[in-house]
Amino acid sequence: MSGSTTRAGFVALIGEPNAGKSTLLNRMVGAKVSIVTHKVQTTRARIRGIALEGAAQIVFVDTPGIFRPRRRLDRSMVAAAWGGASDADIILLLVEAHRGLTDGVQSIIDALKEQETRTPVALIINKIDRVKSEVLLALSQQLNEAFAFERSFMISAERGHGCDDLRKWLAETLPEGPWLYPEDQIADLPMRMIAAEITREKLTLRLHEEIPYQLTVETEGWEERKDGSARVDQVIYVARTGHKGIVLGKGGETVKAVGQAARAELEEFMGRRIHLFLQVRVRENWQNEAERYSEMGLDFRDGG
Ligand SMILES: Nc1nc2c(ncn2[C@@H]2O[C@H](COP(=O)(O)OP(=O)(O)OP(=O)(O)O)[C@@H](O)[C@H]2O)c(=O)[nH]1
Ligand SMILES: [Mg+2]
Repeated sequence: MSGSTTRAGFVALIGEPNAGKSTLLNRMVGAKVSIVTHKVQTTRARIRGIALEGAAQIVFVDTPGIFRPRRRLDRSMVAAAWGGASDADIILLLVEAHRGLTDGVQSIIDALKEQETRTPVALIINKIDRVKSEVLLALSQQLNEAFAFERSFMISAERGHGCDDLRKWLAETLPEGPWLYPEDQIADLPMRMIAAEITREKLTLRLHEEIPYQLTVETEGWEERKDGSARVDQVIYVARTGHKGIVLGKGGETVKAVGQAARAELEEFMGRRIHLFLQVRVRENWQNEAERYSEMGLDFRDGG
């Protein structure tokens, strides 16, 4: 990009659980870097995905949804979300078009008003494919009365509507400066963590009620093989003996299906063969173990 000034910076995606933050990050990066499910509280830590737009390098920071925390893990997740916002050059607040200005959105707005950093915040009304266009204008007005947003965008992260305009605006608005990552890098999290997240996504999609919220996945071993493939060993920590049987399924069929789906996605992501081995371990107190948090990229102290 000779002759043009480079720009670079961090753009934090915040919002209620399920707002579509991870979907938007993946859309912007053009690859699946952050896991997505239809359930709330899917993302647990900050995940950076990198996009290029002209002479700008935009580092998107996906964060856990902001909600009223109950458990130690919840508190660490919400702290990670606000930490992502406070480090950013621009904050994007995602609001679901069909839900509008909920109590949860209002409390995020209240907290944004308290921000000492005065980071610019843009409003992103997402999932516009779910509503009639008439309601959008009124919603945008209502939200802009509630907070002084720098800009408002109406998008569908899933279908891509409005996403090019948003990317262009971010590229123009980020501060001038050298790029922060090599040109070809799309994510900033270790491969072992991406691999664990892929498995957790498949578990979350297949298991019901509280079980996805009471488990965590860690990559324990990663062994490169001479033939170019890799052997990946992961542990699924569950909080109760009863959960182990459910994760395994009858004759081990659930964990087998999860392993197959995760391996297929990991192979596609890495572009090579993977041998994935899953083990289920009961660890009643994993939500109070510092090591589990550091493996997830969360700060244990925040949960205290
Ligand atoms: N209809 C529609 N659905 C969407 C859109 N964007 C995201 N979704 C869906 O909304 C659900 C939640 O998406 P995520 O990207 O996981 O949401 P999130 O904000 O990252 O959620 P947490 O990580 O739990 O905080 C998924 O089922 C997505 O497919 C959209 O533009 N339109
Ligand atoms: Mg998410």
